[in-house]
Amino acid sequence: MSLRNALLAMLTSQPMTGYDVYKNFQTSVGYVWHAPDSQIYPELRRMEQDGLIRGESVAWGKRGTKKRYSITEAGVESFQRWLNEPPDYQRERDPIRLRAAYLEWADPKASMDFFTAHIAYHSARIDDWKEMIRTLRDHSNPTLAKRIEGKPPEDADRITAYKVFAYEGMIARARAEIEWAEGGLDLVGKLEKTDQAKPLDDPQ
Ligand code: VNL
Repeated sequence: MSLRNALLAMLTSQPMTGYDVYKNFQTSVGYVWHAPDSQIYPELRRMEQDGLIRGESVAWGKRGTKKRYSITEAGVESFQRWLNEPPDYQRERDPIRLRAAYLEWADPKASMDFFTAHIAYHSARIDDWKEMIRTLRDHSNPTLAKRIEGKPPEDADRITAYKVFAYEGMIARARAEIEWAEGGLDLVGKLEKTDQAKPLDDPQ
């Protein structure tokens, strides 16, 4: 259901071909809801069957046509119904914490590498999200640019502020992950008295 809402979100910015939905998705909402093209195209077809979007043939090249999707009234209603609902939580399925809980079975070196990789992953994501915030604030993100085209500045600011806020949430969560993993490095260093796991400055 969330992919469907992410795709509806894309089509609230402008009508687009399936390929343009895919392209816009990868440089906007795909940063908070990852989905490959193998999920996007079939879902668009199902959404058309369900009347949430309408596909119409538009001229393409010399003689060709392609399908351009626009959101229908039913699509907008469905999108707003979802936004006005209480949030829906999935109980945790957390592979990282699952693994952390059993590190007494792991090689200390592998445990150190695990936390180091966790820090590197989340640091890289923070950089991506900061860059996205920059292109939201300066309105250079193409999906946002279309969405706010012709709108008064107050509307553009309001539309942009929520998107920036979503990324600030992602960054806050990633920072918490990094802090936790740094604690993991300390813990392994303290609990596993091996050469690899011992911090260099450990006096013992
Ligand atoms: C939009 C543009 C959304 C850029 C984004 O993420 C984004 C949008 C939620 O206009 O829908 O990064």
